[in-house]
Amino acid sequence: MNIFITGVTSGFGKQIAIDCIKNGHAVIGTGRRLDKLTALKNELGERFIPLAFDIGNLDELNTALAGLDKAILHNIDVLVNNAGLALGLEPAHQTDMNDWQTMINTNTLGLAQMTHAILPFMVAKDDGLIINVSSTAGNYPYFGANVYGATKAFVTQFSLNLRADLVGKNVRVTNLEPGLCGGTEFSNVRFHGDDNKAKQVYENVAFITPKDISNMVLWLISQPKHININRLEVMPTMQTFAGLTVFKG
Ligand code: 8X3
Repeated sequence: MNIFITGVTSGFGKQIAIDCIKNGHAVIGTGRRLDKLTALKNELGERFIPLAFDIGNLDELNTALAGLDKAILHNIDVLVNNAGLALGLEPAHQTDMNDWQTMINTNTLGLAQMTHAILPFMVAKDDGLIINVSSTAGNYPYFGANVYGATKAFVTQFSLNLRADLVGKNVRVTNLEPGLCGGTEFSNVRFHGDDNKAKQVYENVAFITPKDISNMVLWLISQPKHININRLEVMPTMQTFAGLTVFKG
């Protein structure tokens, strides 16, 4: 299969790219960091096509896709909209508007634009699968999730709405909703490089790993074409729901 994965320079995206190549697929992988993409290209070989651009920058995205061989662009079997990030865990009134903007650009606009660019070709060949990486943060509010959680709620509802629009077509959409995942740069990015704070998030918890997520993606793409997994919400066993908060002043 031809699998297009956004955000392959680290975390889930990197692991998914590696495992898809191992399983005999071809991968087009995007990322901002050219050095990491080049290293991945050297590791994964000719079935890996790197595309360097910032998914939060729509001009860069469109230029990169326009430069891609049409035969490739028109024949994508699976689009994994993985690129995304969280910035900050402060209450809304103490956040940086630039962080909000970056999350909105990357997690929602970039994802929508990628889908908009590739979906028509899937519809034209009446075949395809889009896997949108959302989050439990899109389902349940928590302290400091403000815009991050809202962008993931967008992703989840977008996935469901795509399903509605694709009625009668053999184009499938899955919304993947992971909870606490470690072994990625997620928390270092969220805490703007504060490794100590990031480490504390994962202390004494058996968290979900990129390998777990990659296994789920491989399982999703191996489903028969008459099956659509609408949503796949997953948490570590040791993570569960918080109660409602009552402040007693
Ligand atoms: C990542 C999951 O729990 O850190 O989207 O919000 S969480």
